[in-house]
Amino acid sequence: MTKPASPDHAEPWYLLGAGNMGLLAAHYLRRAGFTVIVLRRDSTPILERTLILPDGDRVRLQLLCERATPAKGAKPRQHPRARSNDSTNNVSGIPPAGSAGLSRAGPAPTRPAPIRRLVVACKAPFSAAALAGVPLAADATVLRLQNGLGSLDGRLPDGARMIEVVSASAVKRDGDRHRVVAENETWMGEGAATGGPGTGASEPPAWFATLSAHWPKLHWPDDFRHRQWRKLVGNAVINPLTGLHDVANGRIFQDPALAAEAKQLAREADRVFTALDPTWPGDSLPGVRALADATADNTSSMRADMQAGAVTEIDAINGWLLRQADALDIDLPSHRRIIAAVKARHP
Ligand code: KPL
Repeated sequence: MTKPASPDHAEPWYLLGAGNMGLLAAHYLRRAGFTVIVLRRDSTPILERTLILPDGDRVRLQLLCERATPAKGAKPRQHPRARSNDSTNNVSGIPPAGSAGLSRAGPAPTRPAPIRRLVVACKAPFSAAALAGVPLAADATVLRLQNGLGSLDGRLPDGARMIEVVSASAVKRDGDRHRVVAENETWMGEGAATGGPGTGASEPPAWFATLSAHWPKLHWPDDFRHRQWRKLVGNAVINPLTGLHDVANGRIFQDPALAAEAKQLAREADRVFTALDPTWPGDSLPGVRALADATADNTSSMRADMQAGAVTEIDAINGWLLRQADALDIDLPSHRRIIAAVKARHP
C-alpha cells in the first residue's frame, strides 16, 4: 500500500468543468501532488487531453472521471482512497501525484463519499445544473474558477468555504489540445461570505502553500476583492462589446464608437464599486484599456460563445453589476442596454 505524499494530499480534488481553465487548474494541482477527478454526467472512465504550455512543452493529461450522480442501478461512487491503484491517474507526462488518493486500502463504502474539495470551472450559466446531485460535504472547500460573480451564491452548503479564483491566464482550445497562450497572475481569496470588500483579510488554507509552489504566479493577496472587481470590469466592458460587434479585444479602443461605449460601461461600474466600497480607487478605464491591449488578438470568451450560438456569461458579469446597482438604487443604463442586446442573441 502506498501512502499519500502528505496527509493534506489524501483528500482528492474533484473538478466540475474540464474546459480550458479547468484543465489548467487540474494540471497545476496534479503537479503539486494532488489527485484530480473529473465529475461528469456520462460514464467516460478517463479524460485524455493535451495541454501545450507556453514554452511548447506538451503535457498529456489523463484524468480519472466519475459520474457526478450515479446512474440508476450503478454501483455507488467509491471514494478514491478505496480504489485500487491501477496507475490510470498517473500517466500524464507530468510528475506523478505521489500515490495520493489511489491506495488499495479500505473497503468500498456503501454510499457515495461526500466530496470535500471541489473546483467549479464550468461556464457560469451552467453552475446550477453542474452542481445538481453532487454530494458535497457540509464543510467542503470549493474553488470557483469562473468569470463573473455570484454564480454559486446559495448553491453550496452553509458550512462550505468558497474560495474565489481570478486568473489572467489564457488557454485556447484546438480540438483535443488546449494551448496555454499566457501563464499570467492568478489570485485566490475568500468568497463573499467571509471576506469584506477589499480586505482579503483571511488566511489561506494549508494546501495553498503546496499548490502555489507548482501554480506559477499564484497569490493570496490582501486586496483580493479589488483585484476581482478589476477583472470583472474588464470582462463587463470587453466581453459584451467584442461579442456584439464580433471583433477581437484590441479593436475596442481603436474604434471611437466602441471606445465611447467602453468609457460609459467602465464609469457605471465604478459607481457601483464605489458605493459598495468607498476605498475603491475608481477610474477603471485605463486598466480595461490595458487589458484589451494586452489581449488585443484574443477572441473574448463571450464573443466565442456568441459565435458558437451558445448562452453567454452576461448574467454573471454585467448582470451581477446590475443586481448590485438595483439594490443600491443606482441606474446603469449602458449595462442594462448591453445585457438586453446580448440576451437577445441567446439561443
Ligand atoms: O477574460 C477574458 C475573456 O475573454 O473572458 C478577457 C480578459 C477579456 C480576455 O479575452
